[in-house]
Amino acid sequence: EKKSTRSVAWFASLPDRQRHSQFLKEAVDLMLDKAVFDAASRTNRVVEWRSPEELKKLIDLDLPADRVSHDRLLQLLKDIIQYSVKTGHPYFVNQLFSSVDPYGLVGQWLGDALNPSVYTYEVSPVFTLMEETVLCEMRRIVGFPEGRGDGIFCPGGSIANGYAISCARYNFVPDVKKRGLHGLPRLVLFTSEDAHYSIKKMASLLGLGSDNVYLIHCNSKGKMDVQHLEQEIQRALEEGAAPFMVSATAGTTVLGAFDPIPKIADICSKYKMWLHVDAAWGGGALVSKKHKHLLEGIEKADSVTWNPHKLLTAPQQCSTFLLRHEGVLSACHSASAQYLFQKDKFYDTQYDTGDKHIQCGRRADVLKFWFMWKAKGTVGLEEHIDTVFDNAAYFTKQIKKREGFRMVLQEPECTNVCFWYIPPSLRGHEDQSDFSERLHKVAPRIKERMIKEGSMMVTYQPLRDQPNFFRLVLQNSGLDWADMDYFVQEFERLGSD
Ligand code: ABU
Repeated sequence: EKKSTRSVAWFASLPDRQRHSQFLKEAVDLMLDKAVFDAASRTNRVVEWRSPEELKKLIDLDLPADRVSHDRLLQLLKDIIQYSVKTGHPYFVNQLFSSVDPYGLVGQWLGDALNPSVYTYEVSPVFTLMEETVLCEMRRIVGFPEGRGDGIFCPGGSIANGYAISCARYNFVPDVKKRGLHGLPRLVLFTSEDAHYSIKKMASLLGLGSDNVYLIHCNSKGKMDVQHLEQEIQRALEEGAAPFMVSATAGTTVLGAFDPIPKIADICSKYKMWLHVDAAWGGGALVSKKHKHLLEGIEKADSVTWNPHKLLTAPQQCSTFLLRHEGVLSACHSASAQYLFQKDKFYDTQYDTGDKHIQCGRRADVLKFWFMWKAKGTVGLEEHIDTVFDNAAYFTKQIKKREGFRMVLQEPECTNVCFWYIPPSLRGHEDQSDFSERLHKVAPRIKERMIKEGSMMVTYQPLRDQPNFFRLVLQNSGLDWADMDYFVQEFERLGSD
């Protein structure tokens, strides 16, 4: 077989088109069969685990000097699928994303086929307007008056949180854009000890320094302690530092706790600080009449991170940064590159939105989310959220009744359910001094067993001084109560000493 080395533009108009079209169709059929449908079948494994050494031998990763045939390429696709984790599998409940949304997938594939870069209206007319529509509706759902404000799609929630710090800092001291931090007082921001690590990471990247992220204690429910917040703001002021921002969390990564936004908003207003809400995880609950109370007060935020690829299951990545203010994003980040954002274009250049971003080339992440939202309606998104919360409540109720399970939080607020599994040999030994140390070793052991069998994927972690515990995360609304019963039984099977 002799393959073309040229791209579609060349073969589209030639007899080669048929051969390439056949290859693409075969590849898409294979992906649909193996990576979408078989991957989501309960009778198949979540992962066919191999060690790095074994995997290097099983997949031909070397780059060849000469061409590889279509048949061989199709076989490589099969190998990649075989040894990849099936995150669309019902029993992949390991992380803050899962499942394959068919409409999201079509949006993702169309985005890749059109291969746009969303910086100017000129090259991305449809996606520019689509972003405007989706971001406005998300702001309206957050509660910003009439959906006004600003927003962008970002490459992940960490970057969205970085934008929040950058905008808050610019708002506090606009000169920072040109002059940098030189000569400024020490800028301090506040977030809870359970907040996402990106806050510290971004504070370092932005030159503020991770030590200037003051971590506020959480209460027994994992929520920010507002008394401690005010004490820490006072401490920063007494030190001669400049407190400028609080980042509250709506759905913490591990416990799924929601910080008390109304009280935090009052403190921000008192000290004239920027309020950011990292709702990357919990933001999806806003579309549900039943669960949106969890984010009460979010409409008071200056900015919000909300990742539709998490609770709303848009394909990775789909992250947004939303602001109640117009103009800050652009004022803070624009560089007015003359080769790209010419002001003498023949159309209204306010639609050239790229200069608000810190990146230049940018994928049209909006498309997959817009397409699935269109297909399901807001009512469909709401049903999805209500289903996953219902599954989490059912799972919680079941494990509370079982002997080997202990809840980390008695009443989980979001759909991440955290618990210890205590194997039979450890039960009744809770009073012994080494109990915690022994329990700490249980979750990694059970995890190893589940991965090697491929029967499910559930993550574990320690938190503060607590030994390792499991965190089962639900966001795939294709699951039902029978699946929750499966998880319970699987823990009992894998953890039976
Ligand atoms: N913000 C990414 C969360 C990763 C996780 O599921 O643990």
